[in-house]
Amino acid sequence: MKGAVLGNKITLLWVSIIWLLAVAPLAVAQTLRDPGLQVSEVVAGLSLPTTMAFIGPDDIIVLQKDDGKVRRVLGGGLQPEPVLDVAVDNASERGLLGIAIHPEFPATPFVYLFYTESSTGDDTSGFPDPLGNRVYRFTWDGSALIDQTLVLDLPVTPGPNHDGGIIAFGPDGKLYVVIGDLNREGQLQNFPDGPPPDDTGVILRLNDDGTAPDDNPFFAEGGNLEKYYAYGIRNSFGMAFDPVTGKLWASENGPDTFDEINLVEPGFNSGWKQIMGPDERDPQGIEDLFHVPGSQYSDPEFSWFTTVAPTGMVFLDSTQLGDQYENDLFVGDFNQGILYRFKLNATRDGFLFDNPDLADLVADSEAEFEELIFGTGFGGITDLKVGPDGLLYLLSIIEGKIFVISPVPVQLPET
Ligand SMILES: [Ca+2]
Ligand SMILES: [Ca+2]
Ligand SMILES: [Ca+2]
Repeated sequence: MKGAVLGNKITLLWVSIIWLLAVAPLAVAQTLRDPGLQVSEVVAGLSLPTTMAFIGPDDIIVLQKDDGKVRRVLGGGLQPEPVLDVAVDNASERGLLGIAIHPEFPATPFVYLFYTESSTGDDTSGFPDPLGNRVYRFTWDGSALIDQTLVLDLPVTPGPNHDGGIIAFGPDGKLYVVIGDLNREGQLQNFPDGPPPDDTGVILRLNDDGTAPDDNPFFAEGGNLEKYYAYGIRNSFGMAFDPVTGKLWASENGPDTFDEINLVEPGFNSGWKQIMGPDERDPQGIEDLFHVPGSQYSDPEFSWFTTVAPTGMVFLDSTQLGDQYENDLFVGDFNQGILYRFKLNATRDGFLFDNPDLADLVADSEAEFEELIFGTGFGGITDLKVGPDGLLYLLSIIEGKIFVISPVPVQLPET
């Protein structure tokens, strides 16, 4: 009896130690290549944060993937109580995934959330099947999100991965929503004889009430197609609008090769599941793709040959980090916690690279993407945002932290 109790205590101790080893953040320093810039921690203690949005200066809303809690970071302090707690299914890549603030906020105090909604009213993890991947509109009342209204109901099975989940308003005032292929093989995955369009592997473009704008690229096709802006997308955790051209860019996640960054024109077909990466690396060509009238296939503007799992992306529409970075594209990755910087060309439809081995727009090795590394050690980046202060904010799902990149303060000489 005594031995059994002791045995249990030892077992518990070992469980605790193993748990600590498993979850204790490694002391990885965040580093930046530019010695004129520095990294600071804004807040810690978040649980698996996926995305964030500013609702004011020093006022950030952050989503937690697995418990469906919407947290508020006010003046650098994590508020103890969530501003909302929704019932999510959190299996694999499911959970509380995306946030968008209405472009007229706060006059129009709408906040949109994308999450995998559980079917029990409590948080679940794969069973029973969730209700769907859904976008809801809420009203911000100054301290909480209230008045839940369904805007978009998307599929969730089989998944459980490739749920996408990033949502964002464009400069056109439309709501863009990305969902991955959920491991389906239909026409939207470029199987012409497969099941018809089923709201997977697409970027949707919607009015702020969830209806389809009549200037969408496939609006004349009717049915589900009228909501789509792009298709043939495997999965994505990043969308950003160029502040100069207004055009949409998105990151896309390859299976084990060819992560992509794409300029997403209206009617874009990214090629999955027939092509990942540039067409010239694909033996089949583009003849076997599913062609919706008004669609066009185009190659990625950049690919990592070996996948890094790119996630959040943002254009730095600010000179606060120096004029040389204004309107450059920043992209985070999940696998290594690397922050990448891409310089755009004069026509802003591609990137400028120094290494001649990048002339093929594919980083075939780490040496080839070396010049793109802006910072390291961020431990699984999930989101990037430019704050109202013009600084660059990073969200780390592994560290459970928000970081900010700012100029190193100028040291005045002592007199
Ligand atoms: Ca919850
Ligand atoms: Ca593609
Ligand atoms: Ca190359």
